[in-house]
Amino acid sequence: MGLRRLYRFEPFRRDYSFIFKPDTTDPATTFTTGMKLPDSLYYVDNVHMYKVNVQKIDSTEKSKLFINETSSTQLFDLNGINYKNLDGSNVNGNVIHVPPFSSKILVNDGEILTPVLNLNMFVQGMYDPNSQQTVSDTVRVYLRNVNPPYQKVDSAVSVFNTSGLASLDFQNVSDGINYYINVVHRNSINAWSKSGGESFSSSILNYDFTNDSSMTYGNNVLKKGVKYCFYSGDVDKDGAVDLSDLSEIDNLASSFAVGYLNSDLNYDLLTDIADLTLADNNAFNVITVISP
Ligand SMILES: [Ca+2]
Ligand SMILES: [Ca+2]
Repeated sequence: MGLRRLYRFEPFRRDYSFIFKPDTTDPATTFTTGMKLPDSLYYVDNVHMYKVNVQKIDSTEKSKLFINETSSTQLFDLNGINYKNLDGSNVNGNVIHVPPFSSKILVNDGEILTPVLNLNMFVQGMYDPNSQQTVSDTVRVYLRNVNPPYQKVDSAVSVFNTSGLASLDFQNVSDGINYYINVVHRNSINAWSKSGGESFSSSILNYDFTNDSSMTYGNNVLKKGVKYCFYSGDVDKDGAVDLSDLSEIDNLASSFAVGYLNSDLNYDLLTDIADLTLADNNAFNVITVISP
């Protein structure tokens, strides 16, 4: 992805730290160090990488610029938000006065809650029932209206971790309104949450597809060990595991395709007979998307 940081180096030890965010679709993020100057020797040691959690905050929600372009003092309504001045003092009252041809920046010091969906999910080919762990991968989730035609209200992309947990941030949802959770993964059968829809409370919605088959619409999941998984094998994402998926896997298997491919259902980075067998079983059982 080419994110780059430059540091000077000196004849004594110096500590540096920085945060980077790899592209979530990049399966092979690498970290390298390099040298710009023609010195023959330098040391880099004690390199540690930590995963950190960050919360996205829209800067326009945190601070606000009030501009008065007129020749008379203007009044601005603060809409009930508790702002602070830049020196940290509280703004009293629900309006501010901005003198002619001037401006003022106020800071919203309140907690801003971004609606978050905490999702538990497993995908058949990626899930190991012995360790109860999964390979981590990208997932897209649509929140949809609970009434026909079940229109998309919002969408988010995240990566589920090895425990199958993904946290997804949404912008256009509200507490107390029911939505269908529609999970889209690159080579498994799309899944919908159980009939009726789910709602956020205090901007949080927790939903677990893995413990009970009834949590997936139409019980459209496969039990592996004690957990439920979305069916693998919809390589061309047309909503069914069928002959077209099998032929795509077969073609790539005969050319010994290697890498992060949709045809690699068990995520060993090889497209081969194991992937073909998995898809073939699901095609035999006529696995398709079951939606409201
Ligand atoms: Ca298909
Ligand atoms: Ca494979």
